Parts: sequence; C-alpha cells; structure tokens
Amino acid sequence: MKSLKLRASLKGRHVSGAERLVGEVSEEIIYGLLKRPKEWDYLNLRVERVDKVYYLESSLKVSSYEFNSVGEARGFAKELLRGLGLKGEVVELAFKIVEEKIRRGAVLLSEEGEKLLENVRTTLMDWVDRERVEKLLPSFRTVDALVLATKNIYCGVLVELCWSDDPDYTTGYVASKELGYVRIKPLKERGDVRGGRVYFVKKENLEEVLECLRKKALLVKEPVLPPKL
Ligand code: PML
Repeated sequence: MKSLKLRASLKGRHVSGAERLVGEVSEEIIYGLLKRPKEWDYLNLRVERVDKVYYLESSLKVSSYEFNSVGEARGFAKELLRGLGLKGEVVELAFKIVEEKIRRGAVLLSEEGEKLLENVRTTLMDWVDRERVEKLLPSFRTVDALVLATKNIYCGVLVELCWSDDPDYTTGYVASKELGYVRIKPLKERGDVRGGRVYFVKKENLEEVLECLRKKALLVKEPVLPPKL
C-alpha cells in the first residue's frame, strides 16, 4: 500500500491536511488531494510505502443532532461527555482547549484533565472504498473525520471532541466506543476559525495509544449509518 499525505499552508499558517491510503497511486488520487486546499502558498505531498495494513469491518456508528444555537449544541455535547464519566471541570477544559486557538493536531488529556501531549496527529487511515463512502456521507469532512475517529477509538482513545477550524463548517462531533460517532451542529459560530481536537486517553496507556495512532495503518470497510443522516 501507499500512504499519501498532503499539508498546505498560507503565510505560514496551516490551512489544509489530507491523507489517503491506497493500493496504487493514480493521477486522479493526486489531483483529488491537490484540489483540497482552497488557497495556499506552500504545499507538500509525501508518498510512502506501507508494508502492513490492518482491516476493520465497520466504522463507529454514526448519529446526527442539530440544534438552534451553539449554546444548545455545546450543552448537549457536554452532557454526553459528562455521561461518559468525565467531571464537569474536565469537560469545560476540553472545550476551552478546542476554542482557544488554531492548533496543529490534537491535545491529549487524561480523564482527570491532565495535559499529556499536544500536536498529536492520527495518521495512516482510510476507507477500503472511499469513492463509495463519499456518496453515502454528507461532506468530505465527514468522510475523513469518521475514519479518523474510528481509528482513534480502535487505538484506545476513550473519547474525542472535535470541531473544524474551517470557518464555514460548524458541525463537530463527540466520539467514543459507547456513543459511536455523534455529529453535532453547530458546535461553533460560522466565521470562527478556531477548532481542533481533544483526545482523552488513560495516562498509563499513552505510549501504546500513540504508537497505534502514528504507526498502525488501518483501512475501514463499512460506515455504519442511520437510515437518514
Ligand atoms: C475537520 O475539519 O477536521 C473536522 C471535521 C468534522 C466533521 C464533522 C462531520 O461532518 O461529521
């Protein structure tokens, strides 16, 4: 297999990242990646051979909730996180981290709210048949985020909180083994460029989880979807 990773920036600021894990590199795949960033002045595309790939039958189970305001949507997301056993102050910290600034990669927190690591990237994941999955999901962001969150949970992340740094994309999600992939809209106001990811992990599993997130190549076969998304 081949791993393709694209990173683009504008005036020194990261604007787009995308990756694919494919049998063969085609012009179409490269072109598809190059079209991703809206605007850039630096773009890097890295191609690497990957010798061992693991397969997963199905993604996290997807559900979707839409609210009238960011306040209500965040309230719902916070309730989900508290329902998983996280303390109120730790949940608030996770939200503060995502909305604090534009970040590269995820911030890893322990269940007690201790900051374990920053700038962590989940990498080497894709769909077995991406083209088919693209037709089933509402946006390319969902296509990427669902496979990323599925890999996170597979690797031992307990809970993930995420929303995009794209000012036009306000849907975010909470993901965990128990909850699945819960899409929540709007987790931020339109026009806001802040966004990011927080992963909760057990401190004692940190090294193992990181090794998996960074090194284990994973292809997912089926997205598990509700009757209506
Ligand atoms: C991102 O852009 O990195 C986050 C995307 C969140 C996708 C939420 C969804 O539509 O399912």
